Amino acid sequence: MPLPVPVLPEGVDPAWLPPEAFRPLGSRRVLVRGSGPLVETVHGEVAEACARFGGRAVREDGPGDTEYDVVLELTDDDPDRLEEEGYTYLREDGRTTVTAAGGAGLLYGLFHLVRLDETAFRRERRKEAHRPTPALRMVDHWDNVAVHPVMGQVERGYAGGSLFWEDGRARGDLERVRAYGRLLAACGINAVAVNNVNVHETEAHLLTDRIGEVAAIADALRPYGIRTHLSVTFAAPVVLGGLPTADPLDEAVREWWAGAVRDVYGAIGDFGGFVVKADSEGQPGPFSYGRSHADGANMLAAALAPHGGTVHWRAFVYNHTQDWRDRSTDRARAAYEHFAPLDGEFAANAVLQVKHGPMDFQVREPVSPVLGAMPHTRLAVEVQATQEYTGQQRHVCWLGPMWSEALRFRPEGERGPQVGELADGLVAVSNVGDDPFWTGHPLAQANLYTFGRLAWQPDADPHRLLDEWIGLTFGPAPEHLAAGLRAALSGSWRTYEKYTAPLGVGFMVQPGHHYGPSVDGYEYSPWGTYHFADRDGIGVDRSAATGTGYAAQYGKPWAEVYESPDTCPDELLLFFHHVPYEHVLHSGKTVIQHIYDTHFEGVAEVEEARRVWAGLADLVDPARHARGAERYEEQLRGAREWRDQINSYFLRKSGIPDRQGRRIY
Ligand code: GCV
Repeated sequence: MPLPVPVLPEGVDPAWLPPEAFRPLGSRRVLVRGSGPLVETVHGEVAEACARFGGRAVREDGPGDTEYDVVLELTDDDPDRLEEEGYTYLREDGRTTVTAAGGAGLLYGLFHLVRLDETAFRRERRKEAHRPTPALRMVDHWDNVAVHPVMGQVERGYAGGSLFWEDGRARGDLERVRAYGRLLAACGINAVAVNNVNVHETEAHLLTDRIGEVAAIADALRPYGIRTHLSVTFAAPVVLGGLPTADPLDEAVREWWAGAVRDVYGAIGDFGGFVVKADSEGQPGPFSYGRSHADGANMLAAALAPHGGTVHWRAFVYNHTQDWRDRSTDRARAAYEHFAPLDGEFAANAVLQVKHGPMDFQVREPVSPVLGAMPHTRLAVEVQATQEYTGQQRHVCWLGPMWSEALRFRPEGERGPQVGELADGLVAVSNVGDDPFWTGHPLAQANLYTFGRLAWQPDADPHRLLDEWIGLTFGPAPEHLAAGLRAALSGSWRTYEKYTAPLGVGFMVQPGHHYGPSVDGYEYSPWGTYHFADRDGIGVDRSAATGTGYAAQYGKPWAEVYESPDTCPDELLLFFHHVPYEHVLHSGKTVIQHIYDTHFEGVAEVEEARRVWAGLADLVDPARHARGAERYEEQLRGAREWRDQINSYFLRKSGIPDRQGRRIY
């Protein structure tokens, strides 16, 4: 039986799967061949499209009718080594054929045709094989089941409530979750973690007595090839099991986990596994028992292994109660110091989930040295689609180019592999909520889409993916619309960088909620996030020779490149070095003049983007346009505030005037 396509609640934006995107497919004769639940998902998609656009959907071989324009088929043999998720695409003799060895592959092949639009059915095309590079392509939701007094329903969520949880329980109607699964599958994501990595008491129970609620969500996501994961607390044996300890080497603890995991698989046969934030920002972990992170991760891995599950163990471990007077501690060094010595000690079904930078999702950071230091460990790169530090979905900040730079970074230099090749998985903190536009700012949808597609192919050109998103979301648009959207989005990350913290120095945000400028907001805080600006200069000396030694955590050539201000790339200069304001950048400008210029430019670029968006009013759905327009007002207000606070702060500190004599307060 075909699985019906999810019906979106009234007023919810179809994002990158508007019905119109299925017109080319749905106006043809389409054969779906093969069996299995995901084939029924494909069948449902095709049936719906054909019913809407006048085509004909045939399941298996229709009697006497072999004249199909499109064939989507599952094969038993797999000469192209497609495995579960790959597919081939071919256009020959006027027929388009997608072949897959597994149901997920057929589903991804279907969405490939949708992306190609009419071209999938016009030009002859020799057989192409498509497979995902990393096997794990996941979004993590920092969703709380019960509204948290400080963090709300979704920690760092800027798109309304949770898609999964409401009033302290799983939502009763999961049709929207099904629709979410469909959107995720259409960009290649195959795993979702449904609750916050900060596991509070209510959420802890999802592992045991409330697993049924997770199972209901898993049922909604499964038809789109998505496995469900759960964030668990390391203290579960104590909190839920009543044991006196959660020591990972204690036999009773290990047995407790084995039993708990058995029960989870009883409820969710294809459960993906756990996500764990341990010994991090107050979460419990193995350190309390004098054990290592490998001991902790491997204990959970052992419980999951018999069932085919994976533990995602996060590397975000650092001292968040640092004394700002203590110059010997450098938060950037922490993940490497904790984890690099453990390389080779993690179980085969343990994945170390590493934030792409050493700090915390700032607008500019170097790539984490951990990603080049653990060749014998399975690694997942974690990025943040939710725009905690990048404008909170009130500002447009398309992060595709930033993620792409990290994924294309070669830790061993030119001849070595890219991060995207080293990683077994890519994970994004989701930017989605129950907002009618999914992501608050309608243009923030582009971040989730781009993430999914980069997770499938980490070396893809992000600008091509942006074009794909525009094409799908806005339909066969006049070139003027596509060009306007490109103009608004493609440079928006650099624009955001220009008007916020300069040259990689990071933070300068208001403490707690992290929105808006506060240059010294974290300067004397325990969180380890400093810029050290004084009257003479700014930046953090992380060199090996005179600084914290962080630069030496890289291999060659990067350790040397970052060690000296002469070779350090401009955009990371203040991350690695403390320099005088009149230090001359490779660009030829002084640091102080760069700060002034970029802040004026950043605001001008937002003004221009707002103007471009206003000019698209007749071409964009009115509700979507109005939401974007309202957010551009706020972005412009915010950008001006950033500009004026940063420029005034540095004028006052340095006493060096702007060479162009512009207004600084
Ligand atoms: C879920 C940052 C955020 C926290 C988040 C943490 C993490 O510190 O501000 O809200 O906690 O990262 O990644 O665990």
